[in-house]
Amino acid sequence: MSIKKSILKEIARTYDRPMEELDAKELYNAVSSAVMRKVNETYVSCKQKRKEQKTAYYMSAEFLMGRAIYANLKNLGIDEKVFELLKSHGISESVFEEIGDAALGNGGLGRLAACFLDSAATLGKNLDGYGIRYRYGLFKQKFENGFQKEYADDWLKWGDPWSVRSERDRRVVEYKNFAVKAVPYDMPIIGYGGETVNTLRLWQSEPICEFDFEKFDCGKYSAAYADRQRAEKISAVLYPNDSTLKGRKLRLIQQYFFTSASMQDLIERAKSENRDLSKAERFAVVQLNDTHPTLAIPEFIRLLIKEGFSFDDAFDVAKKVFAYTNHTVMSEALEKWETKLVKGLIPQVYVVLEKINERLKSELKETGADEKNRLIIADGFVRMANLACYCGKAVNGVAKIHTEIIKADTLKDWYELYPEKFFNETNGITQRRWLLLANPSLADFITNLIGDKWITDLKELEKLKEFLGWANTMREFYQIKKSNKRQLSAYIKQKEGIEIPNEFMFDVQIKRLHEYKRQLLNAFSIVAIYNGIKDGSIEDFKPTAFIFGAKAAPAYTRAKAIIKYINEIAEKINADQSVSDKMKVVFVGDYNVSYAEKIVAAADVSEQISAAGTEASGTGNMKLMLNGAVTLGTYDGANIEIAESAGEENEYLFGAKADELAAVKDSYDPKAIYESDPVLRAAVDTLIDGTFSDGGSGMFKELYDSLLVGASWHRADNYFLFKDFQPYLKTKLKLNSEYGTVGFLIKSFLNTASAGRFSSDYTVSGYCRDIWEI
Ligand code: 26Q
Repeated sequence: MSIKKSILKEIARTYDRPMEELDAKELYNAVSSAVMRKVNETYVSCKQKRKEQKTAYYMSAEFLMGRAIYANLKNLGIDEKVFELLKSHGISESVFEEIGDAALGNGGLGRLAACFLDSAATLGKNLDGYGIRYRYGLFKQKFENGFQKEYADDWLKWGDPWSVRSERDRRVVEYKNFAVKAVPYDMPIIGYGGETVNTLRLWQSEPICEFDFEKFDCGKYSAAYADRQRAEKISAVLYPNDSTLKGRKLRLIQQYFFTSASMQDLIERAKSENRDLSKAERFAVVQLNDTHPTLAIPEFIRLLIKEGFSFDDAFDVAKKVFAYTNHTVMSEALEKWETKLVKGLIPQVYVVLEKINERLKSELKETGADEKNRLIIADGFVRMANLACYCGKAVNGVAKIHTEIIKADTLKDWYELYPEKFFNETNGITQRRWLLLANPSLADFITNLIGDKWITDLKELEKLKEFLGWANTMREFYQIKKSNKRQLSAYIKQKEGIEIPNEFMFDVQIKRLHEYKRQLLNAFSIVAIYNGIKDGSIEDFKPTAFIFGAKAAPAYTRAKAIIKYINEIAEKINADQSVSDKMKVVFVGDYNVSYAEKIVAAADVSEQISAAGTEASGTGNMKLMLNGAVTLGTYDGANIEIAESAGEENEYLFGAKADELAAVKDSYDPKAIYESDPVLRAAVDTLIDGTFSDGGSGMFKELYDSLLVGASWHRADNYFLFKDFQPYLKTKLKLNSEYGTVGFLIKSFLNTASAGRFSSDYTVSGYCRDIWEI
């Protein structure tokens, strides 16, 4: 049946009204259900094929999927037909923009998982995801008087037409004093072209009672309600931190919940398919997205022991099945859990951890290697990265510099022991979402020039270089950016109430709010430019809109202070008539995947200004590059590979390199820099001189002190804002002076043309080749 007919039938089946009378949510559910029906046949046959093949499982506490509908229609090649149908009923294709994102992740790590799923399905590789079906995703952000306020993300209010609940595959997850049911919800992951459909399986926690009354003895009616609450709490909410905070018990409960359910699932499936578990590496490989799912290792071993394996045999199997990706350079951010907590919650797993630790000890003794940094259980903690490095077959970093840093520093004790386990797999992004969908006019422009092979082979973009300097082509490229800017302006006007002329340069910094990412450095540079324009020391500044998008972890006070500070700057500058033709500052609210899609298409400048050696990779940098933004950034993460690819002369890199910062860190004196630089000083002093108000909270003074005095847990200006300030400002002004020239336009064009290697298709191929062997 044609998709149009199928949608109409779906509507007739479900509603008593014609299409034009449905609201967005109803329409969304009808169209999605029709698509699900269409996909089903392929889905079933893909699952069938799996039974003779090897599958990789991507285990992650986060999958930041964003909006599914447009991507699925596009990947199936039915978007045009569906939009035609809508139009014939007087409905705009933008009707689904009302539908909220599936924001089951915080930032880079979660979005990477989503890009990988798209790439693997497109490549026809067997990659399934395992995670948690959070009832509430990442909080919604609002600004109240410039302060971030968080609200619950009730994403299921739109319905969940893309998931299929599979009661049949439910599992029981046992903790010391209670047990819960894990029910999988399967989301089809549709590859481009629609030939391969993989699965994202997300577990939901529920009370056990209803289905296994006797065994778990929960017939006691009075206790049933408390039971339900305790169970449902487990998958209720995504932790909104994107760096380690103190280990919270519920977080550990969540980690065991989904890893146990997933490992049971894997083993049960293997048994039902008559696979030989002692050779599990022949049919399964499990990629751990950071250490969050690392309990999967002892759980897998525990389950094999239950199947009759000896500990040593089970361990040997595990060693060939698991691989670990590290996403953090800072060793103090490595996950560890109090021994007491683990023992008290999951004693059956703790026993296995102790055995692993004993085996590690005797191996270290044999080789004469030091125990100190390598033990899995030590000083009252279970160290998850050590568990992952010891028991896995591979460890990888996510950009060249990051892999070098983990080998030399973060995980050096493991690199010393097992150099052959270490790989680099530079991150990537899916061009289907981040170009084809996010920037349809640029996508069409590219296809007209070089054909559409880039959609599944992004290095084809290199062919654009032939057109470099062709006046008409360059003009068209420029016009596309301009029209995207017009669209973003209108959207920002509607959402934030701020008007940005579209002739302005769009300078964007979009990412989680973190001190190491240095949004505050960007803020200081904006204040300095504002001051410079006012006092005449900066002339001929090309009109610029400084656009920020970021969420701060709710308990991260300093990050929230930075948001308030930038909102104060925005208010002052936007209200100042004397600079209104030169600058605008906007902090967009509730930045998420869907907002990012609009911003990347319109950006001229990509701010990637983390302190060198702190950002593992970054992936926003790739999205912006692909859409023709030049990078204003440091020698950090994937910025280095971006510059390598486009040519350093086509980016604006500045500042101290990682080794330089490491070398000066003990003698670093930010106060001396501050005192000798009046431009910097004037900017920094706005934190304390009454220019801006923090509402009497004292948070601006605290920020000021963090830079000049330090605190018990860190030295002053921990992320070297002052050291990089002048190089940054100089480079920013140089960029500004070049904006609008043919030279700049060519840089922009070359960024798009050189972004090919950052497709997550190649990253996934790299994992397949080096680690997964699928
Ligand atoms: C850990 C324990 C308790 C609570 C929360 C967490 C937690 C949650 C999320 C720790 C870290 C994260 C997310 C980290 C993350 O997003 N890292 C980013 O990963 C990207 C993909 O590799 C990189 O591009 C970024 O450089 C890196 O910062």
